[in-house]
Amino acid sequence: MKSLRRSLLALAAGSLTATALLVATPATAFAQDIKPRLIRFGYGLNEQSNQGRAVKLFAEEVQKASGGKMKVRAIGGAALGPDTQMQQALIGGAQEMMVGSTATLVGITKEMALWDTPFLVNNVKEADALLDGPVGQKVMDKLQEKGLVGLVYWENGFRNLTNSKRPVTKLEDMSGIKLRVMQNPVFLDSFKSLGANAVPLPFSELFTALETNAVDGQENPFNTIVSSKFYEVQKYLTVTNHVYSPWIVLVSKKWWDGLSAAEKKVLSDAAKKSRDFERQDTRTEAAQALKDLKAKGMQINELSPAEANRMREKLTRVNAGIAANVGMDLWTDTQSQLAQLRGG
Ligand code: TK8
Repeated sequence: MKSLRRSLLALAAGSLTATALLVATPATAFAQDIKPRLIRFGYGLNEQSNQGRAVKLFAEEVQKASGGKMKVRAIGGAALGPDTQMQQALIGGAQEMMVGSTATLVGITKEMALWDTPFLVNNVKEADALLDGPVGQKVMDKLQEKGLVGLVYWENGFRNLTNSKRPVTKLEDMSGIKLRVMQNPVFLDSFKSLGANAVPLPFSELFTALETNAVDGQENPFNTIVSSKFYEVQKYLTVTNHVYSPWIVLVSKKWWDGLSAAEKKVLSDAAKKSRDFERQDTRTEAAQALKDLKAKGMQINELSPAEANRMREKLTRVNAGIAANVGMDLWTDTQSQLAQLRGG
């Protein structure tokens, strides 16, 4: 009797343990799958920018979703170096994550030049559809063989021209303007073809170059002209909207490959949340920016339709070269998705 009771008790305890195990398994497995991780996340703009705000949100989401185990150390202001240097650090595994321009990736993955195509998209709706759709994914996937993993595209935005020399109201006004461009052959060619004296320079050196008149002008979205205080050193702003620039959130593949599925999911989910937040934030800020920049003393002009067309004419001459570089398949896929978007 005693032994029966004992074995019954043992049985009950056993099944209790079994039940407890069953219930606990998912949570326990999850917890074990997420290890303490420190993620050095570099970016080029300052904390008080659309980029800085979105990195902060990403960091908070990762912290929350990992139960505080994964910590993102956000390092802005290009303190870890310009985009190109951070890309190399990611490839080598010396840094875990970054966000930066797709334009500076062209030397690594030539397909990224697709996003440098002047006037490729007409509005942010087209940009989102293209970037988040199969074309955007295809370009992003190309990074893997180079040691990088792309998670999401953020909005840098439509780029506009500023300079300290004169208002640019017609094509000829570009002539002789020493213009900083991103380190990217398409941008270099585009602005040379407009008659500017285009000089490639990392973003981190741009403010000083403008301040010391080493260059006369630059081109970036309204948001960046505000957050990087370019209005302090640039008098004239011309609304050109000549290209839509994305940013891309990157992970070191070397490091990524060592993560568990649960850890990867934490990062992917947080990246998607940061993307949605960032685009909304950027658009809200951009809608206000012209007023802000005017108040800061910038002289702003739009181009007449005729002049805008002349510029467009010149700029889109680089398109054939881009198509050849990124591959005809990708180019035609892009054009057909755009046609579909515009038709529907
Ligand atoms: C910031 C850059 C910047 C880009 C540029 O690191 O270089 O002009 O527009 O946003 O990526």
